[in-house]
Amino acid sequence: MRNWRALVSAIGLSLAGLPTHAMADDGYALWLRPSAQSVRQVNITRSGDSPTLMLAEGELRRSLPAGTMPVMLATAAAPAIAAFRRDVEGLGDEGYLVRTVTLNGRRTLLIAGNGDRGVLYGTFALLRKLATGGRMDAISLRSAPKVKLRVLNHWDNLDGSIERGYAGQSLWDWWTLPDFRDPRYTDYARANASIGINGTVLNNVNAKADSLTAPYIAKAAALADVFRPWGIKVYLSVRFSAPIELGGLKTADPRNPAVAAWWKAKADEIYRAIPDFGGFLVKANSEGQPGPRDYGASHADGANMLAAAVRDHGGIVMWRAFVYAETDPEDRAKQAYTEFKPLDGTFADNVLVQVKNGAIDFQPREPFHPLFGAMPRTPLMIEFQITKEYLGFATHLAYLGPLFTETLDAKTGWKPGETVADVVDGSAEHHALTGMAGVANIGRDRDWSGSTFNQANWYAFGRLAWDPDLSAASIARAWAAQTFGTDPQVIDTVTAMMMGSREAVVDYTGPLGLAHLMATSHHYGPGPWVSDLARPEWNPTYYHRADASGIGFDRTARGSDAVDQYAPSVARTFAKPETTPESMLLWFHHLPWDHRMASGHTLWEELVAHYDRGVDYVAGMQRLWDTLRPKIDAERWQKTATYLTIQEKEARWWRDASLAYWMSVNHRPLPAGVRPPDHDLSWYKARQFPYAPGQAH
Ligand code: BDP
Repeated sequence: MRNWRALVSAIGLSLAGLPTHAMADDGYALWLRPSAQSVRQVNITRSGDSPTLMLAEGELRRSLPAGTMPVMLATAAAPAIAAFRRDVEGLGDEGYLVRTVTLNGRRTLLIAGNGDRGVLYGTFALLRKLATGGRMDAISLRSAPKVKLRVLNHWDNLDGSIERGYAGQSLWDWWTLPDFRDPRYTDYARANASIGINGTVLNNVNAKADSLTAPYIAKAAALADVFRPWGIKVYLSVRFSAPIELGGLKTADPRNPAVAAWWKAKADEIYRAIPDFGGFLVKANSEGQPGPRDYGASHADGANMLAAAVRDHGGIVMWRAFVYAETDPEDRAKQAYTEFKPLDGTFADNVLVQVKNGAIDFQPREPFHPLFGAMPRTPLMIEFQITKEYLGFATHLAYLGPLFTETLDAKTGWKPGETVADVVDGSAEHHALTGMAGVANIGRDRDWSGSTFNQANWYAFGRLAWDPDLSAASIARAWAAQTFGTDPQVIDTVTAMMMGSREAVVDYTGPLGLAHLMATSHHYGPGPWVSDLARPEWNPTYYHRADASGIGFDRTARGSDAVDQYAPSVARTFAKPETTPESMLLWFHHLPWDHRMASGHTLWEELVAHYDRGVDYVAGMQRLWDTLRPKIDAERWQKTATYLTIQEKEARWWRDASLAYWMSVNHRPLPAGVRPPDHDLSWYKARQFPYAPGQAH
């Protein structure tokens, strides 16, 4: 008996009378909460004994409510479900069908797929449906993923630190692997499977060659063994110069046969240890990483050489388009397009080019990357950042669903109606190889993501990778129900808080299309004044270009002409301030402080109003969260409440520091009635945070 129970009964309290919200909940269970009255005696039949089918059965036993009708888990080949084979056709390897049918004269809940993974995904879809209020007798689900590779990118280092990680150390304990397989690896795989994620890149894109040595291959293989039954493949980030560092070669030139042979042998070695190894992720010629350009070879030369090394094993290469060089005076927002667009059609068919959602770098808001739709002969994999490097780390509540869907729903303009999602899911050009990558926000914190609400971003990424056409609001509602239960007040309130939360971060950090205003290196807090960094495009002043007369980056034909990289109809929209959405105004235009906005306010007044709106939104979230205190368990409620207090403080800091700086540049007073910054600019400039988490090293 646990001590507190003894204590409670000793003082004569009945446990049954204690409200459940008073119980501690550390968030470890994520959105996978067993139903209160689950029973283990459900009648479940399986069409086979594969580990994956057994896991599906385990999930049902853990969570199905009492009184459930008999359940049949079956792959399409099972004779018992011959009559339904047709319904399963067309669902691919991973799709599922969940329906009540009559089998041998009994009403049975059938969970079917062409393969085991489809059955597992169908199981999780059923449990999700039930946890979000669906009724067992009305269940009818049929779905197949629209995107083939649904992959987390861990920026985890071999020493256990995580670049841009805000939820503790890396989950992977490289030191005790491969011998010790932490049970948490299984829980990680299970959580991912429950939202359809089917791949994980284990190590940082700023990769060490050591990941490719025999001991580390063995460690990766141990993780792959744990993940396999959950349908998750392992991938590795590779350092392009590994043939020099590990192989003793004099060059890593992709056109050199000895280099290609080294990679081929390395790939063979990996596949001996991990027969279903997914392939390589590569950051090359970007932010100091080595790459084919060092030898005058192209990104396609590099990607295709690696693709050849894994091809016979069924592997793929994800080659990142996140490139820009300090030696290139071109607008940073243009450089990836300039480099990659001419390579369209030259990549091997097992290469995906991985493109960040926007052209700079995961800012709170960016217009969609101009490469989407512009490389029709190349599968483009979209890369989102789930970890909130630029959106308040783990402490700020910022639901990223609206950021993800805003990009996915954007019209590329290259074909009538074509969206970024159409490009990503392959429907635009009928690419079979498709993918979505999310930079993970997962660490060893007990609640995995540093806060309960950050779990929603992991969840939303998985759900959208499966179906990029889902709405951010429907995902938020489902997550809220799975995470906090089906009380409508809780779901409505939590969803309301979440839906405007990302916009609030935009408002208090960089409204109206401003971007890259954060402090240097750790990226914690404001630094719009920074102008002394070695690389021009690392300075916030490079991006906002504010002076006494105006603010914003002119990307029209009069400026860098970045607009010209978009399809003509989109370029026309962005070419004029009048037609550019105000949310992206200063991304594309340099405008006078007195520029008249749609509201009738001047640009300066509008900017100030946005900062205030952002801070107010956080205060509003605090009030809403307070109303849920009686309905949420104490531990998760309190941590969230405390984090909202931190967020409110930091939102005000961002606002005040930014306004103090803009005023020092434009020499304008604040509009009447607006609260002045708490301190003068020098106070904000003097803030130092040498030990902020998640730094690159
Ligand atoms: C930036 C991060 C940096 C990453 C880089 C990347 O600040 O740590 O290495 O992106 O994506 O956002 O390669």
